[in-house]
Amino acid sequence: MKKFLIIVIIILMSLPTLSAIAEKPIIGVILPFSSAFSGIAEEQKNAIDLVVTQLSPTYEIIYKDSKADAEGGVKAFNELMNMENPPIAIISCASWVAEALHPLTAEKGIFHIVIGSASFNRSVPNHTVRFTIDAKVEEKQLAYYLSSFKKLAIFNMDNGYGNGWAKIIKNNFSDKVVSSISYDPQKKDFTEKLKIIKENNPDALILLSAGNGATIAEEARNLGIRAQFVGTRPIQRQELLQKAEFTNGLVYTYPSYDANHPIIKEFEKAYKMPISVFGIEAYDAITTLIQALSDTDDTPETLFAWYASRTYQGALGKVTFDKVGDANYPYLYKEINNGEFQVAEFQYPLLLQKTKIQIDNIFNHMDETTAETAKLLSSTGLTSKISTELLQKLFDQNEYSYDVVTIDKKGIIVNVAPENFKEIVGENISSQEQVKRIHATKKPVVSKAILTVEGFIGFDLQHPVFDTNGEFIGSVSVLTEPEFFGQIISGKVVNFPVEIWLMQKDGEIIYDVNKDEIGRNLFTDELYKNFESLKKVGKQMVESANGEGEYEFFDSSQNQIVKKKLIWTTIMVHSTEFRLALAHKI
Ligand code: COI
Ligand code: CYT
Repeated sequence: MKKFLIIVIIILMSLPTLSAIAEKPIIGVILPFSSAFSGIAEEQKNAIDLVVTQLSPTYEIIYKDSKADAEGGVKAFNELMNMENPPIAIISCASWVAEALHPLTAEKGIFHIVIGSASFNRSVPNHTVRFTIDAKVEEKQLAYYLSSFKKLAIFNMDNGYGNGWAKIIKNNFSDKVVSSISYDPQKKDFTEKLKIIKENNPDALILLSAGNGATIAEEARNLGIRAQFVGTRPIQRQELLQKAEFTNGLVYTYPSYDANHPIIKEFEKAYKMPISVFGIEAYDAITTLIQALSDTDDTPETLFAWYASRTYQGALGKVTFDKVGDANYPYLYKEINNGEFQVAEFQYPLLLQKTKIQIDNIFNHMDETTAETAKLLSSTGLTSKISTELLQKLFDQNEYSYDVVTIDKKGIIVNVAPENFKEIVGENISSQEQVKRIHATKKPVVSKAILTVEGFIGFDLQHPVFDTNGEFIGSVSVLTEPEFFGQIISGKVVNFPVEIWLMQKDGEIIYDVNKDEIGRNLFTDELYKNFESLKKVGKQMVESANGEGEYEFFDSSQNQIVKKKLIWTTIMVHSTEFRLALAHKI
């Protein structure tokens, strides 16, 4: 009995220490400390340390060195797992380490966050959360710029990041890539390989590089390579500014992040160096993880569920995780200009122009096919069976058409395609402004935004139909919805932090991402009442076909008033003008 009591006392005495250990769970952080990426690893560690000092969480961080490759990452992971008290979560950096650790952490049931990992594929669902935008998404943006060159050369680090990226570019630009060479990022002399690139005489050289980009740029220029340098996220390292005479003019894709986030100044103050997106990702990863650990029971399942589909506001800006566990946030173009990393101004007119061209092309195609149909209707009339087939054909030729009708010279809809809209046959639309115009001029017209008999605000393109004697008998019409603009615009804006909206010359907003604004008038609607700078720019838009300005209005999430820069151009179809405007926060 006495013995038993002693044992109980010993157990009771050891409980506080046991629970103290259990209360300080470990987060393992695996970074490429001894490698060509040491600067990146140090920066990530510094960002995490800053958070830990600020929040003093009840978690302990243990750092491990993955060195330069996947094997190094696996070794570091095994060391963490062999500890008496293994980590409850792992944060790892670099695509090649993410790829290697993802199945291992899943197998061991340890929650995994990856940072600095753009080329990464999951084999186990609902396990790994990633803060880096996938290379495939970034490439869609880079491709806008790359498409303006004829001959592309790729020079990439020989690792999961560089090889993954090179493959995507070669897939998308198979006809343009004249040379694709990988290099060992641990080396310092790239001249022999660059000589091969020089022989292929590219007009753009894509560097899938980190800090090495500086030496590569210098060696390339010294060899006489004059190609435009193009890069991706990891290339923005301080080394490049030390060799600005060779790197000036480099254009690359980069997260837009929140330049006003306090961590940016705090980091600079604490470490006397600027933070890059590597540190910013690390900062967001650790701050969210600490929150997630305190909100959940710390199992990999609940931690993953905490992140999946969540939106948070961090140093990366507004971040939304998808169901798979990937973060989403905007990227833009940056460039090295006068020895500084800057947001590239060229992207705004580029995006506006690309959007305009696509809308123009679609309207032109709609216009040409409608003109052809109008000619054919001349002998078939507006209501015959063959005319219905012609309407159906016109509908099929125009992806963005809502429906296609013929209208007689009294203004009555007399035929329609597709068939499911047949209840609108018989509707009198003679009071619509474009119907009045076409009856008066007998020339093709495009309506302003009109309330259609279909029940929505739409745009109507009409061509006159004359019978075989040249007598005006009515018109043929293709109707589109404002969402037509939305589809084109969202396809062009993709992941850039810009908004594109359309205004009619009378001030009516005919397209905006915020659907609630469509149909409102900039000059008269209550919503715009207190936004004088916006109305002023709106007046200038009415007067000139192209221009630029600044205004204040809500940001795209509608909860904050921000200052924006605006450029605009004009879409003109048959003398109807739509102002196409691109705005971005400043
Ligand atoms: C990536 O793999 O996406 C990286 O940015 C890795 C970095 C160490 C170059
Ligand atoms: N609907 C249509 N006006 C309408 O209201 N399809 C063409 C013109």
